[in-house]
Amino acid sequence: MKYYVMTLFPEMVRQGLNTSIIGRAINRGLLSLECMDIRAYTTEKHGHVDDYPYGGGAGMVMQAQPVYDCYQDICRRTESAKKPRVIYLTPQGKTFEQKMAVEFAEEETLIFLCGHYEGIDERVLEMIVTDNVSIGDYVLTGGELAAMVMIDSISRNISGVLNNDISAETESFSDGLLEYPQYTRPEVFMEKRVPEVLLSGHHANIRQWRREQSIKRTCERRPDLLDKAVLDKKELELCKKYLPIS
Ligand code: 6GU
Repeated sequence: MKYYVMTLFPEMVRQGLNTSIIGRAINRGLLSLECMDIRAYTTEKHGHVDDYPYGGGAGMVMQAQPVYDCYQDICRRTESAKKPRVIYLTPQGKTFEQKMAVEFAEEETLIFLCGHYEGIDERVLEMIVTDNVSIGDYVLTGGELAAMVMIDSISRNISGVLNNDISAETESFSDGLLEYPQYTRPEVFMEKRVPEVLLSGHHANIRQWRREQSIKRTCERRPDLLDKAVLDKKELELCKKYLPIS
């Protein structure tokens, strides 16, 4: 996967993603990350990348020219047959979720466009953006943190990025349920014991206990997820026990 991030704050994105698992994946050549400074493409003599909005109103709007030229420079570098998707980070986009992370992970190149101020001139957005994506219903000061969230989440679905390929599969959401609770040594911490079944070595019982815990958690914390979860008859009965009475 080749990521390109178009931003006014390339250092923020570089710094944010060069740590931990994603940083290691970049160093191992499983991913590449190019943070492109939109400001470097302005033809304005004072280096401005924004201007007042036509029609008036508060704030500034990012101009089309440096964004378009930055995009063209990325296109020149990517010699792939099809045009890469361009993801514009905006609270007006479709809400990012796990299914999209898996789908985006199949692409060979992804371009992220981060806006600031009151947004970007609509004309360049019409010309280059293929996907408008939001990371949730709240407002950020810019798209950078949202791009970093998406890159982190997409990357863990790319083969080799996680130490163990099965962990991407068995974690929260992949079967529509929240993950079960985890424990490690010691067996007793401040008088609280690890659930006995986990020490039993009885793998079928452990699997069943974990499945039940996942269902219990989902009922208690995210009952909205149950609509899409695949549950058998006995598991549906379990839900009645755990679902908060409405
Ligand atoms: Cl993707 N961008 C910005 N600027 N704000 C947001 C967002 C994205 N998602 C939620 N708020």
